[in-house]
Amino acid sequence: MNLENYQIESHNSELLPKHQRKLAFIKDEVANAEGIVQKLIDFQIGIPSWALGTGGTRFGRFSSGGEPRNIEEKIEDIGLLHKLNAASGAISLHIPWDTAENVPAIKALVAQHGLVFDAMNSNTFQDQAGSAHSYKFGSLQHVDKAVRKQAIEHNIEVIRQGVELGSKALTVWLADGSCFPGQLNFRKAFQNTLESLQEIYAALPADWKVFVEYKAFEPNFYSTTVGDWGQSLLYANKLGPKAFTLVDLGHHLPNANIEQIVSLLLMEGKLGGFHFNDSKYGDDDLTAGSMKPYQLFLIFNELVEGMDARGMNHREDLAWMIDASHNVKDPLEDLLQSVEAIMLAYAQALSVDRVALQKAQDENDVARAQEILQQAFRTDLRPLVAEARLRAGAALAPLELFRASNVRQELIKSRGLKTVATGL
Ligand code: AOS
Ligand code: ZN
Ligand code: ZN
Ligand code: ZN
Repeated sequence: MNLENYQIESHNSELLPKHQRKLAFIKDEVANAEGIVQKLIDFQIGIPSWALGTGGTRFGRFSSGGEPRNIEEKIEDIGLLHKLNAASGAISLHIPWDTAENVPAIKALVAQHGLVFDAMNSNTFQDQAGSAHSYKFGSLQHVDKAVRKQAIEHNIEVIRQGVELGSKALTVWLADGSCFPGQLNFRKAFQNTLESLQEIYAALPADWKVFVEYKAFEPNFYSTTVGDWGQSLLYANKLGPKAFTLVDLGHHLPNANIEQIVSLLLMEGKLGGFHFNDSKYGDDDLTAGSMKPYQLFLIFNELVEGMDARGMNHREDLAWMIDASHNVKDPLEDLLQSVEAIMLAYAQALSVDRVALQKAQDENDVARAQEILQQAFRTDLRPLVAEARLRAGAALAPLELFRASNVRQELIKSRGLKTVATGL
């Protein structure tokens, strides 16, 4: 399925007069509109290979049809997203689900779609066919050294595949933990995990990073060995300068102040990556901004403030990625919505009057500080996001164009109605 340039052009020219009216209005309202548009043009986010198919739950899976059947088709789907919004320029692979048989061909396909490889993900939360040991009771934490060794070697193999492809980072998310009190010794589980991570760290090329993702619970329901940002930061600090914490928004206990976590990790130079999504209850992996858009804005407010303070650029210094799972929506439509929500939150954060905010903070003017943030959040900056896309040659309204050009119907025609993507 290829979306042609003329389709984007005719879509844009139809929407242009209305867009220009809205843009003129907002340019009058917002002081640094042009600067925000430039930042939005530079913005890129990684799309995970596992978010392109229907995820399902442990109760079932209802395919939407036309899902990618292999790594090539996953790359094509992300290429399509990127063509529509010019902001989905990276792909994050999961090994062994996405192991490439023909590396040069995969690299060429990725380049052809204008994409780059984001962090590689290892998988020690499932037993793979033919493996000698089971991860039922953990991987890097396991009481049996042979199991730890198998998991370490898998991670080193993921690094090797990533080097071939041109990735620069490894994300380690562990399901390790325990389901019942007494099942494991917390300290020993931590120490085993640390030693295992140290071996993986030693195999990292000089220009690589490793991201240690934390998660409060699930699939283990009593303890998780990398359970929160404190534990992740302990590992990252003990490992060394190439190790960082990865924040997945859905991996916190209810009501956690994620924006404060982000601020302090940035301060410590230990924030490495992000899995954006949204949730109501737990690791729901719903569309970013669908439940708590104000929280998403507050997180971006800290990202913008903290990155500016450290002179950081998100494309070089932070791996911004989506981590999502789709049960009822078309995965591609959902990803377009997520990217839109993330860009909007970023734009709003960029529009915050930082000088006025600092003054209000210094004067303990609490009401004023709140007004400044909410002024930015409640101003509709969608025309700036659309303008960034227009200038980058993408669609003014990606979701509308996706539907109008019958992308899903075409994918179903070419791939079939009942397709199962490798992975979750
Ligand atoms: C799991 O909960 C984590 O969010 C992982 O980052 C990710 O979803 C997983 O690796 C994909 O299976
Ligand atoms: Zn995640
Ligand atoms: Zn999640
Ligand atoms: Zn998760």
